[in-house]
Amino acid sequence: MKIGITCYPTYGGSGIVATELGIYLARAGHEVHFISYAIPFRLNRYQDNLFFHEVEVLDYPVFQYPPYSLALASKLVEVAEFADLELIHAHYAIPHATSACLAKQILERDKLRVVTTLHGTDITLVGQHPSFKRTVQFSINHSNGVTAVSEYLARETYLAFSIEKEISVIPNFIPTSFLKLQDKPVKVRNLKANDKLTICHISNFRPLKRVKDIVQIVERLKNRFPVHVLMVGDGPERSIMEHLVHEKGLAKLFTFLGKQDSVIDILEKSDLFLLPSGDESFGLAALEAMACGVPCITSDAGGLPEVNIDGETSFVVSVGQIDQYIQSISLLHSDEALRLQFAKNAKEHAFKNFHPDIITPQYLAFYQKVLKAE
Ligand code: GMT
Repeated sequence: MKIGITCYPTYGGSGIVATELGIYLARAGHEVHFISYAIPFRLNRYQDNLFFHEVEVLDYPVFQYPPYSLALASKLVEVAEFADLELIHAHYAIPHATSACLAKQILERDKLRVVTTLHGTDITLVGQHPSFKRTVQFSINHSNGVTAVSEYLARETYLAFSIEKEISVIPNFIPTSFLKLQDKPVKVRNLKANDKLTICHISNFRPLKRVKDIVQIVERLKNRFPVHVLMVGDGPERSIMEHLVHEKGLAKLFTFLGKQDSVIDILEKSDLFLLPSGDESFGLAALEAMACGVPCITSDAGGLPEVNIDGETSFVVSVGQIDQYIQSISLLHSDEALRLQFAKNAKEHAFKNFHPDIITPQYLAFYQKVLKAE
């Protein structure tokens, strides 16, 4: 198959999933062309069957903003033509699927199929900017096939838009670099009274990640036992949070590590992973922690309960319920046997249900179905 993939190239789950999928497809012998404004951050290497095409976003005289969606559509046309693409896989309805649908119209090639994967931000973005609604709807309805990364996201999309297409759920999967951990025995630390409980959080610090909840949680936890928080990533609320922890005299309890290419070492040093999001279609960062055998305390937002099974792989807490977070973390701090059981269950659940060998064939089968359809 000759496949074009367009995605966000920077840090974030959708870019990781798109890149990992492309690498798998290329390894399976398919020709894969990535098309984006920068090389996806995990694609930075040479591999047979794998190509990258940079979208050049030229300044358009008189306009204040460069027209990225048009530049992307033009690049998709160019690549589809010379590489004879059969299918473009767009990660996100806007702007990627919109550009892919436009490219298809420009090419007047009905045989070129567009598959769109919804990752979540489209829905929340529309919550913030209702003006995008018709464009998202158009892009979904004009795609030849649509997938969503969780049951929750598929349901939400049907509720928020007039969707004429069936949305197939293909969940996210464990990135390749974590696979080496599969046979590593799960261990948890024996925490003595003065040992610090190490909690990890990874996100892009957007307001919906609710990082300020972590400050409130730690402010109260510190009165029960010593705690240290590793904050990985960067984004709009990082400096707000750093100010807050200084103001509250908690600075020594937090380490801000910024954007990290590899998080395995950090996760392996952590006793728990905390994701208190107010909205989350899937939560790839939680899945990565689970693959490392680190129990996750997550909120019940969106698709998180599909990944973190409450009472089995760890605890799921109602969004914003600080008391519940404190109870759950304290219980896991004091009960080493439960922490070990959750760590084992989390890892088993991650590898059993979200292994790339299980999920990536679902994308291939989906492509084949879309290519066969009239
Ligand atoms: O969470 C973000 O803000 C980043 C965003 C992205 O573009 O990568 O993540 C979305 O896609 C991920 C991969 O499918 C999911 O794991 C995240 O849950 C989803 N984020 C939201 O729904 C807020």
